[in-house]
Amino acid sequence: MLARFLCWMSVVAAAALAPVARAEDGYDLWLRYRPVEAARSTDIAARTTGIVTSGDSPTLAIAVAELQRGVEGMTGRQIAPLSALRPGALVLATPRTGTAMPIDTGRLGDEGYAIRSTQMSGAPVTLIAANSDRGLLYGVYHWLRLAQGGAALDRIDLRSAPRIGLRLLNHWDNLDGTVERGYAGMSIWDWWRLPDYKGPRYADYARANASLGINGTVLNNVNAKAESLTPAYIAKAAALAHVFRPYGIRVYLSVRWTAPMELDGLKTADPLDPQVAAWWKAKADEIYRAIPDFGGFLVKANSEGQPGPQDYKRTHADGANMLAAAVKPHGGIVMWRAFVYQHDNPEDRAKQAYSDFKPLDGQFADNVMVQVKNGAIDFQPREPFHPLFGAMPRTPLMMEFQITKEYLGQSTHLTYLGPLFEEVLKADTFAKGRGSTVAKVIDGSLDGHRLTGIAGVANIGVDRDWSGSIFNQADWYAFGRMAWNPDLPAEAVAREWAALAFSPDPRIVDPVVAMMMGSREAAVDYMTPLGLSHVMATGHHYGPGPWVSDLARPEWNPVYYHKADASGIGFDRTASGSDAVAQYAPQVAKMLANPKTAPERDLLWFHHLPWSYRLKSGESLWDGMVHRYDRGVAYVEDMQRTWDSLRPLIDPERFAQTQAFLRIQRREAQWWRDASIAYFQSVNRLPLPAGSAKPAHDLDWYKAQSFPFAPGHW
Ligand code: BDP
Repeated sequence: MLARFLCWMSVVAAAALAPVARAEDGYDLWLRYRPVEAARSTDIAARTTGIVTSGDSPTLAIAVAELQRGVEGMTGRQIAPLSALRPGALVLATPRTGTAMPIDTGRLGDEGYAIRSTQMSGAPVTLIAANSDRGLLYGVYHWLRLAQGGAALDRIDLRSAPRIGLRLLNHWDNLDGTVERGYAGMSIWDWWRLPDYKGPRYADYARANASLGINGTVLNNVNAKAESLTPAYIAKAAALAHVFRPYGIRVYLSVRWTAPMELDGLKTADPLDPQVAAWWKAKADEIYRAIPDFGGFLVKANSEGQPGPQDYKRTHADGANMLAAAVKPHGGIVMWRAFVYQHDNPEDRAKQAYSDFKPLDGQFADNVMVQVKNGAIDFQPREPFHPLFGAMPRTPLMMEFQITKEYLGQSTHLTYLGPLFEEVLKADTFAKGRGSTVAKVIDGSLDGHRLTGIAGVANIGVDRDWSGSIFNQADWYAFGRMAWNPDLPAEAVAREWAALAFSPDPRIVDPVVAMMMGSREAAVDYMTPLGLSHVMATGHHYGPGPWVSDLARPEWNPVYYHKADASGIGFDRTASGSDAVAQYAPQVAKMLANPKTAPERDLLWFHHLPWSYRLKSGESLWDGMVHRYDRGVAYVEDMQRTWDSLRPLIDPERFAQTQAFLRIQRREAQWWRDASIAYFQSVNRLPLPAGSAKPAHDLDWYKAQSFPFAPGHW
């Protein structure tokens, strides 16, 4: 017995002594700091002989700890804080610390930084300079990105400052732990055990966001519950705010319009009722007592059944301004969403937000931003830019992107969103002539706004890899990087991410980036080619449902969007139809109104055309659609081949996950293609172009598929 016990003990001891092979399960995101090869390690070591700082804020402590962690991970060397300069030191300095700096921080603002290989007191050093410790933290993450990404470290000379002030995640997380449209497991907020238990993941979350420059987070779903404003939940939010603060991240809350009635029995939620205004003012005061740097409120009102000021015959501006007055004394803001459409409004859904909001331009208080989705319908695989961009010069507009992939294959499809973000940001509104891009609208430069913002609906959950797949991490990454600089090309961002997530080895980066860059277009091809939209199945939006026509509200039905019949397909948004094109600037409207000049990728968004309509390629619309479905499936097959060829270079766990997910994507792309073709063929009765295979099943089979437990449901 004793012998057996000793033997068992020695096994335990051996296990404890063995080097722990760190599994690559994705938890470390792009902050992996894995050992680098010898020459690179020597190079990094030569630039990190020690760290010189002055001051001792929690933020600075995080910056130093991150440098130590990064350098130790990459080189195995521990670096210590130094009290004096030494050749090869990394110096973190702000003007406040009195260090004589060879860098002018004048134009870096509060959050910007500069990094330079330079001399200080005769010693060659790397200087990271900023006006605040937050700026230094961002600079440190940039330096670590260069170090991890294989960049030269001996001749750095760069400056960077964010173009957009508020760079926020919007969590659609519910108080019961579920996540609306979340495909990465339950919410990372453990509301139940907060505020007493603050799990280690909160700091890791803040660290990942700070590394991208994300500086705020809306904790709860836009379909908000009044309870998130009770004292108990304010204390929970305060506990999270406390963890996030040193990372430069503020918390915000989504609010339910009728909270004063639900929580305290007020008779009305009319924004012009003094009691209602007093309730919100007292509530704001209470929140700021618990969270002195609370960011403000996000509001979904009079949309999809949510209550709002219009229930009292008041406008969105009346509602927003009342809330804005409540947070104003504390420096807070209100983000009022323009995602509105009403069941009793027969107007084209794509027009309703503009119709509601455009007339209110100039009526919002100066601490209100109107938050506009990238397109006028709802986060489709492709949408033309929202016509509100450029149409409300007197109101700061915030961009809302969806990082979680409700309509783009949810967690398993590899559909890199960088190109979608880039396409929208670069789109030209022509609001003030050529070059009035959406990016210039939201960074405030077009109309001279100082309050600027961008939000991404988070794709984060309790999954070990945070985002439901390794490749979905790239979408979080791209959002953060492009929020900091909306002119960053999606491809450059993909290169950065691939180098950090896998390795700077071009044998990995090149093929991975190639896969990523065409992947969103492939999803457009196999789901919604040529400007189709909203043909997803009901409720969960998982899989195809172009035939659905029996839902209560017309604009919930895919047939409302594609309008396919025996003679043609597409939504006529020209003057002969809903005239949504008129919501764009005249140059844009003119270009869109003509199917020959409208971008072909948006054709059926704006036009109802005969199946025989000739595309630019010379083929008929129907043949072109089928070819695009085929092309989308073929792209996924290509990605499978590329990924398989990378097996020797990628760690087994992440290789296997991606391989399995690509298999799912291949199957589902085929399903999308086949179901769509089966349905549209049942409408137009046209033969398939030569070489295109018949769908695997008949239409009834596709219609019969049902997924009552698909995740992310609301
Ligand atoms: C839609 C989602 C729904 C959201 C809504 C919104 O399907 O779950 O509540 O957007 O943005 O895309 O409010």
